[in-house]
Amino acid sequence: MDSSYFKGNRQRLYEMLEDNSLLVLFSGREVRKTNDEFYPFYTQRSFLYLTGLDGPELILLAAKDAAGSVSEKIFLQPADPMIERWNGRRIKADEAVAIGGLDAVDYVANFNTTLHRMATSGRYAHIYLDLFRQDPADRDTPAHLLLQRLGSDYPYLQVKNADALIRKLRLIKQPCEIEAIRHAERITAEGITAMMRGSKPGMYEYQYKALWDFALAQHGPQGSAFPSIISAGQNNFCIHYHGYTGQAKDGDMVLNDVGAWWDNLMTDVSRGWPCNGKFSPRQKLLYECALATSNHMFETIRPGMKMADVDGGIRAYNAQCLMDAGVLDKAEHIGKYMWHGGAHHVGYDVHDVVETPELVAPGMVFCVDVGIYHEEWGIGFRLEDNCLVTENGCENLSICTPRTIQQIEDTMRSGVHAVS
Ligand SMILES: [Mn+2]
Repeated sequence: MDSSYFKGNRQRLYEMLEDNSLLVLFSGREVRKTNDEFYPFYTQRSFLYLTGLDGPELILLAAKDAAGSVSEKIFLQPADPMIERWNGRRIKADEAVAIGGLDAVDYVANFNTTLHRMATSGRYAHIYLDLFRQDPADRDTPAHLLLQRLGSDYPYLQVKNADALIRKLRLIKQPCEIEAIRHAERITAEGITAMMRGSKPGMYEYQYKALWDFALAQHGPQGSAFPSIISAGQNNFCIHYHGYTGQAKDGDMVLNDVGAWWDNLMTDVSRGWPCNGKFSPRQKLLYECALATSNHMFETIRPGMKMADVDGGIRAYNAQCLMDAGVLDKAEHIGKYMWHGGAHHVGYDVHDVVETPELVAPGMVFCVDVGIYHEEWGIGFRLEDNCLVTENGCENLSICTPRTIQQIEDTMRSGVHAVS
């Protein structure tokens, strides 16, 4: 992404801040795994969305004055040849400019004095922090640690949650973000196609995963956007399964729920296929229900539709299909076969942190996910695609991954799939 993209994201956030306010955002800190090892560092997504800077212990400080004009500063880790010799390069001032368009640079060691000077200047009444937390019991983030200090040090500053504002921005995808998702969708298609082509009875889940990882690795070092779900047979009944130890036996279905990413924009695509390359009559029956439901949703979704009706529509239509197929007796019993919702947004996060919209609007990207779990038959799978809402309808961004029974069987038989 160009630096103008990140500048634009910040500009739109700054416009939403009240006058006389400060904004402090953190990239996050490394989490120790054991001894001298750390988990792979994962930059806080909204920080990345606003700065483009991917690294630990960086801080963005912005100040909006009484006239509404904004000054900003990025605090970096200082150059340190010895630390960088061991752990890799730190982001330098010229890179902060080139990547994020951040031309006022200081060092993290000076952050507290800078904040103190501004907080005590009498010019600011509010301070915005990104206080997103998935669970109140989650470990303290740097923002939460600062929050604890603000109450005692600067009780006159009113704390506001920047997360609520950033979510609004992240909800609607910009053209360059959609292009990045399209690119990632093509890589995802290659990875899933590789698993389909390599599939045969007796394969272990970790072998499918190896095919997926290998295909993605041809496109860069970034790998999967999130931990891949790849399962077979009975393991398909664990929705978020990450064991990779099971074996696909003849007659089993393989399920994947995976995604490549590009420029930090993610995809989230699920397919199910018979490991032996040929859908059984029961597998076909259930798969056709999921496919008909998904196709119906892509014909129906358009701006102005209630977001709740996307989820509800998936459920209701699939229930009807399953009743018509003689699988389900009553629509209200659909919970026996559908275990999860079907429409979450995708973007910088696979379950994107966005403002929950009431209505569908152009630029939204969310999943259309139809999962069917028939335990008595031993058949469980999901058909999950990524829906881009356009001006007058929608587009299936993941259409390039084999999706119909014909496409899947052809891909598995011929070993060739023309990626559109
Ligand atoms: Mn998924």
